[in-house]
Amino acid sequence: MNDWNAATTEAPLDTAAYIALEEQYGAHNYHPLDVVLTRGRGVWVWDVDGNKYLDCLSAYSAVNQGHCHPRIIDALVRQAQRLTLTSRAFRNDQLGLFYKEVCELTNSHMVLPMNSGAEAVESVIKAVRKWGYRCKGVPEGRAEIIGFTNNFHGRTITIVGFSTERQYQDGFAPFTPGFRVLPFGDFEALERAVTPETVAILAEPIQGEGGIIIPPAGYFRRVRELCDRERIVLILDEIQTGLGRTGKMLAEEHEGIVADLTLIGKALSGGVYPISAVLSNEEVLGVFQPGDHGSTYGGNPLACAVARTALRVLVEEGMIENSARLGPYFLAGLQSIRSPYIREVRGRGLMIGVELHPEAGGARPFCERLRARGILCKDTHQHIIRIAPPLVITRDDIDWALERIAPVLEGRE
Ligand code: IF1
Repeated sequence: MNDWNAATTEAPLDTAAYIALEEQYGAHNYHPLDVVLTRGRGVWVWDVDGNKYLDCLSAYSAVNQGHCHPRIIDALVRQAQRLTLTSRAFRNDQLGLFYKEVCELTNSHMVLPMNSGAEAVESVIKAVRKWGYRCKGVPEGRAEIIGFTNNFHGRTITIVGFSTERQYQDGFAPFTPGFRVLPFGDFEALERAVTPETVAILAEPIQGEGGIIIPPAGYFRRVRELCDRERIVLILDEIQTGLGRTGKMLAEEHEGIVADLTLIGKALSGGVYPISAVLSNEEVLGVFQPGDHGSTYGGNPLACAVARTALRVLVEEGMIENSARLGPYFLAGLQSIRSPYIREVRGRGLMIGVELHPEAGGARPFCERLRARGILCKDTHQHIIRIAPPLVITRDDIDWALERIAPVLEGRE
């Protein structure tokens, strides 16, 4: 075994050596680009060979505030030296302030703090089922939740059980009952499917992993009216679309609606510490009684201190407005690229997808070529390149990126 007391500043390895370690010791549940990152600041990250990249993934929209935002790091360090975890058996001086501040920013009444996005999703499934039985009068055990094709809400057995991505289910059966999956954006199909046992509809305002899928204008307004009419809880998963990504604090604002339950995570900590939350009106989350639900780390003071500062910098430094202003600029720049490979460029704010024709041979090779030119992107659903830089990006950064993206997409690289 290693001498763990040895100096922690061991000689750095090179890219190949770091990759070899991951390949030898790590489960192979990802196929990452062969870039080994060692430092990040703002929109920029550096690999172990000193190469600089513009991050166009933002850790799947967890780093909206930019890598290692000084104020968020300072909050982490200061709280880490005071108190990190108490369990919820006792109270702490960060939780109530986090509750108040996140509710004020999102016009919510009640918060359930968790750690990962999937935990927030699992928590909301428990809440709406219990609300269905205790408040709506659905017979015990009969609650049904409606989800949508191409959804992504996390990787637990219950969540992948209503995924339409076969790989996410392959080999993991049996799954949790009580879910129905309908075509996303098809209001008539949804209206036909609801029953007296439907307790909730769970949707992403824009489907991220599904490929930056924006539903038809007015769809969610009709879903909202249906939920009001049929006493169904509308849950919006804003774990990826929320906190400024689409140019609003919450993407639901583009639809002119208010969800009954809203899920946030990822950028809630600016990529510094795992924290997620279920935001609610009082009726639904109010069904939880002491002992019904919990988590060792849920609502810990370190997560809350980090989240309070992550939310503050998002607002005080105009990041949401920046997303609203520069998202369309980036989108227009990408749409002006003349390429035989591009089928469609779509997005809202700084949540953009470049969909390629299948004949282009898949988005991954384009991401490899973009990496060679200093741009880090991720493909999704084989043919789509996601473009989601931190919300602190500048017009000059976008121009720099477009100068490098255009030749790759035009096939000149
Ligand atoms: C992976 C995808 C993105 C999410 C939405 C809940 C969660 C996520 C809308 C769960 C998480 C992450 C998970 C990560 C890659 C990434 C992802 F490609 F998988 F689908 F962003 F699009 N709701 N998305 O996007 O949150 O439990 O991860 O904190 O699993 O590979 P989590």
